[in-house]
Amino acid sequence: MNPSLNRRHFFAGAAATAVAAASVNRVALAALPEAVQQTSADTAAPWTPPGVTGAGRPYNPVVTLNGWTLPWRMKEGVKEFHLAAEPVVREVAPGFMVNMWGYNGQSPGPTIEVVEGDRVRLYVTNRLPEHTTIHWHGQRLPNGMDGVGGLNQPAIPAGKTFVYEFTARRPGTFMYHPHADEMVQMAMGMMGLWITHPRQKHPLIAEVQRDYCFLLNAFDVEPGSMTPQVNTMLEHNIWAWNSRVFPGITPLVARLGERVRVRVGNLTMTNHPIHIHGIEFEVTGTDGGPVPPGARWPEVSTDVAVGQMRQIEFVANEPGDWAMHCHKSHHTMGAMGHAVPTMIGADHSGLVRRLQRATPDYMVMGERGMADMGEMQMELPANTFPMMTGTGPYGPIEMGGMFTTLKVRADQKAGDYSDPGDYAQPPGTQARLVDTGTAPTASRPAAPSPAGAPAGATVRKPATPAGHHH
Ligand SMILES: [Cu+2]
Repeated sequence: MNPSLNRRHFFAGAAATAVAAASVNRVALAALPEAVQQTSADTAAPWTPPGVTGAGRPYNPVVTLNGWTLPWRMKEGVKEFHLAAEPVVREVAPGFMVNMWGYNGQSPGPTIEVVEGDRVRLYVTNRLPEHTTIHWHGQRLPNGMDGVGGLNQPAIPAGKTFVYEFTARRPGTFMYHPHADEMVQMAMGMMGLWITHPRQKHPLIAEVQRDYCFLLNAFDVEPGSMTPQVNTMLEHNIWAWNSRVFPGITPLVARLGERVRVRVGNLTMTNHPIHIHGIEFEVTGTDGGPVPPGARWPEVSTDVAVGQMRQIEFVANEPGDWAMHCHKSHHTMGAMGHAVPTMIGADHSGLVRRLQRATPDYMVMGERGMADMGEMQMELPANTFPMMTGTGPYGPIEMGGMFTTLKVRADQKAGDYSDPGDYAQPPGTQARLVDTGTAPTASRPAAPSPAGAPAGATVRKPATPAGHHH
């Protein structure tokens, strides 16, 4: 163990500021802006720079879903930020805590929000037990500021502070993440968003009334444990937006008729088709820049591939509570073990307990939906969340993971991001039960139990196609 790690252990019981003080001398510390900490996983209100009232900003600030914007200080014409890479405990859903690595108290780290042409100075203090760097994904900058450890700079040792400085040349949607031991560090939640607003009216960048942003991320946490498995490549069981899962993801709120921008970045290891109900949108930009209007087309889902950012825009002109989710159905599910068998077709009446004795992870699928999970009828290990949960005004919402709602209301005040509650559907506009009189319902044909099936289970056997031999 090197001396700096020993020092870190010595100070491990002290407050975070003491750790910073141990690694940065007193004069240097005074020269640095504060590494502001965020203790809450709630969505923070847009940040107002000091001395500026809301309307005086040259931009409409972004709202980071279940995140926040990092305050900066102005020093001789340079916007100064201080990021602290450190272990954090992230509340992924209410009551479900995960040990992650992040920045300034949370994963993802705070959103960096600047204006095109700003000179930006970013101090990065490493409070991790190993070296790190930050890569500023998508930025035009001097090569030595690009943050690839070994290639562009030596890695930032544990306990040390580096400074990055460049001009935010291009307006758009960007992100930041380590480029040092990144398999581990990104699997642990190290990432954040970067938004550069145009300095003046931009021909390809519309003015919007709501501007939301979030990152897609994934974790593999065994139910009942608290720390992600960092060597998992694809079989993650927590599919998250900004390290949160439904029902812990804040709804996106808009006033009827407002133009809404949503910026989505993907730092998982698979693609995610992001789907919004009720409206059509266009992809108006990527991390490469704004899309010219002639190259845009209408969509209701857009695939966000690994390492990409997609900036989508729509007019919220249809009132209601609209589902918004990844269209891979496994990604709208919660912490599922991988050993769950599929037994669709079996009649489970009275059998679940017996099946669970033989296969403890056993759960019923394809018979009554997964609402039981939300109703907590199935016992869960400590510190996890149901596969599908959340309750709407009409019953359990059989979703988890990458799912939230877009809430469009005529009476939502401009700039009000608070949850307006459930949508009151106008009379006569909701799907309803029809009276079918005494029409017969589908009956379940009886069939003999095949060998190996639990006694008492009846199995619907598909008709054997002609010429098919067993
Ligand atoms: Cu997905």
